[in-house]
Amino acid sequence: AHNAFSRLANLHRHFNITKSGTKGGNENAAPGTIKISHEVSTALSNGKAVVALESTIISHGMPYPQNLETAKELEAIVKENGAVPATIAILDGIPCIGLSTEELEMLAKLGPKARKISRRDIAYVVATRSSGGTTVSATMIFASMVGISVFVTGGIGGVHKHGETTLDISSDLTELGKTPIAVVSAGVKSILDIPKTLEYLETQGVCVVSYKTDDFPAFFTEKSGCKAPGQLDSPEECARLIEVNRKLDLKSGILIAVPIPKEHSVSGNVIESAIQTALREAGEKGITGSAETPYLLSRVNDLTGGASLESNIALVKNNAVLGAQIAVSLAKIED
Ligand code: PSU
Ligand code: MN
Repeated sequence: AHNAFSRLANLHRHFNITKSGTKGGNENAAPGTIKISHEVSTALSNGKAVVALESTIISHGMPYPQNLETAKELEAIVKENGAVPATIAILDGIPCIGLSTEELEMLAKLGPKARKISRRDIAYVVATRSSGGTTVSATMIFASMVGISVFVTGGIGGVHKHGETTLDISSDLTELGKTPIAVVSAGVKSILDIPKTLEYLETQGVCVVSYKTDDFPAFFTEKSGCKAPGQLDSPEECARLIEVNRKLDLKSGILIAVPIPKEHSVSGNVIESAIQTALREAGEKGITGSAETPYLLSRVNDLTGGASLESNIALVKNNAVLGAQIAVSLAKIED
């Protein structure tokens, strides 16, 4: 508790933190202002369990209205499991930690009209007072700034196929190398090059563990065929890993890869053929860079008749349960 409190106090010295409750009105905020919701700042001050949630999954990862429903359900699941959810986004140029229902709705309705904000975009979006969903990399940055250690998402970005020539390697991977946050995800999609992604995570010094398996999961399917470097079997073990990483001050992140529950996994053949088609189309249309992942996600969803979206929703919820349990366990250790 002391640790969380001192980090928050430190933050107040460096940033102009406003407690939320203000509707609009962000136009007049001083540069460097970060808004933390009352619920989240109270939890942080009291050393309570907090789980960060990203928002690109809302703006670019899922269509409306499933994006909004899922965002609300994820927050509810985190609460049911004893932690406080902190969905993170940038709204009118203000990084917001903990969104109101209206703010979630606004972002969900904006969809891909909102910006997709990774590390490189943060300063620009704040300076131009724009709004957008934060990717894994940007969400990690803000979570770390306010002292949140556990972050739940669906899938992280990775090394794209042919990444060795296009250099399209998600900034999620470099962020994991330098920001001490534990990211709970269902592994990496096979729209990406999974073996190269694992190699790159090793280069970045990221601690990777799979949950209750030694296979690294492939998002829609339980196994990628690649071995994970480590395996942990309980929330307590995951919390201990996070605590050790912090005590040793390694400064790097942790990836906890949770296989999709069997009953929700998509048949490997169905998903692979949809992915191949989507990748070919993206190539033909010249869709690259930050537009590629959202395009592939939405095409794979169309091509599987919505099956991939259903799986996607089920796996993020599953991750939220574990993430909350880990955060609760971690709060006990830190007490
Ligand atoms: N994978 C998903 N859903 C998502 C994303 C990835 O299944 O919504 C989003 C996440 O926000 C992730 C980002 O951080 O895409 C990675 O984008 P890129 O590949 O452009 O780095
Ligand atoms: Mn990219």
